[in-house]
Amino acid sequence: MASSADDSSKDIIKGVICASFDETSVATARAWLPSDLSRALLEKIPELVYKTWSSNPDLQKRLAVLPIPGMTMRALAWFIAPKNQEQDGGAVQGALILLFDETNDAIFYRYIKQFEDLFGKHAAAISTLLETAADETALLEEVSAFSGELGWILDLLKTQELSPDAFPEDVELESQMPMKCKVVVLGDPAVGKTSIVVQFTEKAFKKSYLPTIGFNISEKSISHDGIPVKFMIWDVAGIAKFQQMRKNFYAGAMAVIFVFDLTSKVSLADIKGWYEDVQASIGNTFTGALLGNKCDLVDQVVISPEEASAVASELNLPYFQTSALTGENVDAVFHHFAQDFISQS
Ligand code: G3D
Ligand code: MG
Repeated sequence: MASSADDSSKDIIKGVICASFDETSVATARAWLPSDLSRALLEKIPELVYKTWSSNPDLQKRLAVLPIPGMTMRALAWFIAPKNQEQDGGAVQGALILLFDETNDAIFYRYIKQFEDLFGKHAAAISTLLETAADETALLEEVSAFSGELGWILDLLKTQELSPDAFPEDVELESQMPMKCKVVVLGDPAVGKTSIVVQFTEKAFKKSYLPTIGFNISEKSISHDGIPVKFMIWDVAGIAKFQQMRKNFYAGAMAVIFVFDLTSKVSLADIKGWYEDVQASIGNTFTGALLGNKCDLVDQVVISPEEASAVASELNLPYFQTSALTGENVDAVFHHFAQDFISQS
């Protein structure tokens, strides 16, 4: 247990809990790691998960990230459905829950698909154990196997993330690694931010929708002049949450897309405020672009190219007229960023 690999995954995983819910809605922790996980957590977390699922049944369908009020931890929770959904009389339902420190949340958002597979596999085994009323030792063995595999995956992902820096002299490896770029998309509500992201990513699409967090993160790789560039695109999923989460949202952004709606004067006037908000958070470390979206709505456009260009040049941003509907100029924005990164690197 003394290897550095164990230490690193231990830092990230704060605990694993297997819980069951009975017909009277009582949520009970049945098996957990580490064995000295606090009583308070063992009582609070299963109940919190149960309550969240009862009020948001949609969250039962996927691996959900749940904030834990008053703590710097988050829970990643997977619903254990009764094997036999139809005859649910007396059926036991449960949860497989991972607790992690919120400072490490990016890794879970980025690789949520890999974690879903792992949760799914162990949840199926736990479901059988719950239904056959297996004893706590058997449950603990399964939790332990889950925790071990989780640690192994986290270490593997960490190695992957670090490898370009770890082996800078390995030119061949480097050349196969796509350049990675975090892009954030900003602008007033309803200007078309999500539509632009969907238009760009749809064909090669790996999307994690994180309703409880307030972000959508999509990934897409493109080839620019034969050089692969991978974009991780962060889009806001809810204004209220965004106010609390904006620091995480902006952190590490290499490119920022500022979107306004060509049919709304206010949305252009607000661009400066968005620009200053990013600047206050990450300074001038990003490259940006201004997008006047919905150019297909020709009859409703109220902003002239001159007005838009004036704002663009004041903020020193290139200006693109786009339509998320027709796709006009959407790819061009990302190729512009790719060109920028390639020429800087
Ligand atoms: P947001 O993510 O910035 O809040 P959305 O904006 O992408 O949700 O888009 C808001 C509305 O504008 C949506 O309409 C969407 O279909 C529409 N829209 C987005 N981009 C374009 C565009 O380029 N052209 C046109 N014609 N419409 C666009 P609804 O009706 O679904 O609310
Ligand atoms: Mg949106």
